[in-house]
Parts: sequence; structure tokens; C-alpha cells
Amino acid sequence: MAIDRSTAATATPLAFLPKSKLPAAVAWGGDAVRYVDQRELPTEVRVVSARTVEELVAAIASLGVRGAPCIGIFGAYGVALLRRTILDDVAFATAAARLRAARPTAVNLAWAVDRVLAADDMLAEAEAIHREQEAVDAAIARYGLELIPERARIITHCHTGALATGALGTALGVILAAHRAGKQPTVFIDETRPLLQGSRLTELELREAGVDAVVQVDGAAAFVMLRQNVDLVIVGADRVARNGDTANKIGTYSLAVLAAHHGIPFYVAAPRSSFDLATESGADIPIEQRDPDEITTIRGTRVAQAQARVFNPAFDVTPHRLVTAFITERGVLRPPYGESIR
Ligand code: RUB
Repeated sequence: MAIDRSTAATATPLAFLPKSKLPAAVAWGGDAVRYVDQRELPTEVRVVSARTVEELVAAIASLGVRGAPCIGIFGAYGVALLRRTILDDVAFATAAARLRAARPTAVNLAWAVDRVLAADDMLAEAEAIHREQEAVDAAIARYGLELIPERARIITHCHTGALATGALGTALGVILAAHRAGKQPTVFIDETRPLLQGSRLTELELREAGVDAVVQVDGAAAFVMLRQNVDLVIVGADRVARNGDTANKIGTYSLAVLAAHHGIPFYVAAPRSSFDLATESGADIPIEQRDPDEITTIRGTRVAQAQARVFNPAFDVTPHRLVTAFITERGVLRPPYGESIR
């Protein structure tokens, strides 16, 4: 079977878009691109304005703004802003290329920048990308809802909610849809070392929505699967290769292996913009290596010797054979992925 279109007919319409008390993750500000600094959450809600290419690149590289679709939207507005502020064509092209390369793994950034660069009205195109994400996330939630049983016990990793997409969220959007549909899910949230997107962001968004959720250390997932009747794992994606190999936050591959061992479905919720048909397999996906300080310190406090040698890949790649299905805005994709993704 390729695309499971049967879910299209039975999908329950979503009469809602959860309204977060948080400001919009990303917004056009006329002379700036505004974003909620996700590094400060959940202890502080700070809206920051990026005006120059340096500030735009730093916002993405530092994870001030993060999450694959969200950095795409931010990059799209960023290009539109740079076109207004940099009059020289060569200088503009150089700045846009710098922005496009600010983070290498999530393909959404390059996808969105290229789309804006090809448009006559760059701001209108960036706004379209932003607007489209709402419909995309709502469709993913609708398709994904059908895969979530009543009272599902779910493990998720990293953060795939409103702050990560600028709209409803991908994997978290599916969970929120299940909650709103009265399915009463329980969510085990991997804290997601080293930068704790799970305990800082996913916990915040799920609790705001009233979802039953608990935080666990990443290393607890196996034991939770063994003892807590976990029904499924659902995560997002930063890049899906043509064969279905999936790059996502470091630790995702471990979860996929554990899910296979325990016979638990492993779902990836991802929009079209996360699929990279030009990349044949996971071996060709660039994996970002990040600063050792992310591991040897926690929010500025040193927790390992400064001289410690560190290996800090921000992402790993889950082989396609460990993915039960992809939930996309066009439907649920099942193996063989070479066929269904195309
Ligand atoms: C983010 C991360 C998220 C993906 C998927 O990494 O791995 O799980 O972006 O999210 P980082 P989505 O925090 O390093 O940006 O499914 O919403 O694209």
C-alpha cells in the first residue's frame, strides 16, 4: 500500500485551533522579524526583533527561534526583510545565502528561502508560507487523529508544537487533536538533552492545553515502554530523505529502536516542506554538530569539566524501516516509502 487515503474520508473535522497564551512564535514586524526567544522559555517570555542578517542568522543558530517549519517561516520573512534593507543585488544574494545556511539539517529553511527568492513579491510569499502552515498542521492533525486510540499512552521527543511550526504543531498537533476529540491521551515527554526542548517547551504547551503529561529523562523511555503500556511513539522531523530515512532531534533513533523492540508503532508527523526528494537516503543528510558547552553546562552552570571532550550532534537519522508511517498534510504514508513519498 502506498498512501492510505482511507483516513481522508473518515477524518473528523477539527473545529478548533488551540489558542496559546504565548505570543506568536514568529511575526513580521515591518522593519524587523519578531520571534519569541525559545531559549528563555518557560521561565521568561521575551519577544525579540531581528533586523540585520547577523541578527537573523544568530536567532536561528542559537536556537532562539527553532523547530523545522518555524525556522523556515522565520527565514522566509528574513529574506523579505533583507531585500528591503540591502539594495545591492550581490550583497543581498550573499546575505540570503548566509541565512539559508544558518542551520544545515532541517530542510525547511532552505526550502522556504528558495521559495521566497523565486517570488516577485517576497513579503507576500513569506506571508503565504506562514499562512499555509496553519492549514498544513491542521491537516496533519486530522490525519494523525485517526491513528491515536482512546486513552492512548504516547511517548514524544523534543518539541513539535506551536512554537516549532508557527501554527498548531506537527506531532504535538496530532496529540492536541486527540485531546480535543476527547481521547484522553497521556503523554510521556522526553526531556530531550542537551537543550531540554521537551521539559521546557512540550511540557508547557501540553499543560496549557490541559493534556495529561509527564516529563521523563531520555534514558527512561525503555523502562516506560516496558512498564507503562505505551501505545505509540510520535515525533516530528527535520528532514526526510526520499527513501524515508528521517533526521530528527538526537535521541529519536533510540526511541525508534526501542519501539521496534517492544512492538510499538513509531510515527513521524511531518509536512511536505520537511521531505527532501533531492536527498536519496539518510547517509546524505548533513548532521549539525553543536557547541560542546551545550553538554558541559546547563543554562550557564558548568556540569562537566571544561576540558571534557564532547560529541554533540544535534540530530540523528532513523532508518526508514523503523518508521511505521509518516503523517503528512496529504495523508498517511506507509511502506514502501520509496513509492509513497514520491
Ligand atoms: C527541533 C526538532 C524537532 C523538529 C521537528 O530541533 O528536532 O523535533 O524540528 O519538529 P531543534 P517539527 O530544537 O534543534 O530546532 O515536526 O515541528 O518539524
